[in-house]
Amino acid sequence: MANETVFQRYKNNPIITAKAVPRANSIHNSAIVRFGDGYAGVFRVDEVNMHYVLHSGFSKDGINWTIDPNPIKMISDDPEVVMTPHSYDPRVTQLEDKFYVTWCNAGAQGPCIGLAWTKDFKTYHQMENPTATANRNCVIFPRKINGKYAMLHRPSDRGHTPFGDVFYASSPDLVHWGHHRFVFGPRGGWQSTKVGPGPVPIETKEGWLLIYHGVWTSCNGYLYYAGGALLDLEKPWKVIYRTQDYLLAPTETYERVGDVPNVVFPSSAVVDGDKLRLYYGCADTCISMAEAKIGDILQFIKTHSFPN
Ligand code: BMA
Repeated sequence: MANETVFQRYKNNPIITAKAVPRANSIHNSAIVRFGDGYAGVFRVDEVNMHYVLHSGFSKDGINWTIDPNPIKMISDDPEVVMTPHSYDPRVTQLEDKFYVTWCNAGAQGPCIGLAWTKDFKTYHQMENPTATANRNCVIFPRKINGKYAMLHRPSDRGHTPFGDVFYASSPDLVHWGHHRFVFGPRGGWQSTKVGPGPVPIETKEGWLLIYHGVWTSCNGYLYYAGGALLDLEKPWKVIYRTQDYLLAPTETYERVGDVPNVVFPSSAVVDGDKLRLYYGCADTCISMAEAKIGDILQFIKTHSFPN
């Protein structure tokens, strides 16, 4: 097929469907990480009342999952910091012995980013929301950069469209965020409507490998794709390369048909030697996996980049 890239889809995709959770209408954009000698994850479940909630899950091999039948309930010392009935699109970053979950916390004042930590994927401690409202995508880097915690996020208003650009921010304590820097915004073709950071950036010798989503508006609505970028290691707001061609497009039936058709939404990645396992939501309905060699992804990004 002409639109095959470096990713090879798992032969038994989708790997997780709504059957995994009793009250699920669908299970999709989710965050999977290594945990102990297996895997754990925070999963987006759209329930049968169409409230979006987060569930924990565990797996020995990253393919066969047991998802907790009950949604996550966060603990917080501050009653003003609450998880909303619409909590979705989590990412999980390990920093030392803690796993930090970021997600879209869509409260009454609009979507902002929620943040919590867990050590065991059973008890979650909710922290201060790192952003104010109108922000729907956030992922924390897996190490401090220039002595500070760092994140990529997507404030959802850039003045002339309802969608925003990817920004960098850093923090001394994961509570107070500043040093805001523009990273990149929508650009031609499949990423012309909106973009957002996907899985936790992966450190390589050549820069941070970021996989992100891009959206194109056709006469029939939005289509969601995955692209890749290489960001400067010490100044990640500087884009070294960024794909002009997509890395993954909705082409399979389970990516094309579902609650929201034509969606691949990359939300987590696990490194296994020289390979990367990408987990992505499909058509807002189920979860799939695709694999590629990291060297091949970097080569693809370099050779399919926008000319600067
Ligand atoms: C975005 C988010 C994602 C979703 C996508 C396609 O705005 O809400 O959770 O996968 O739309 O519906």
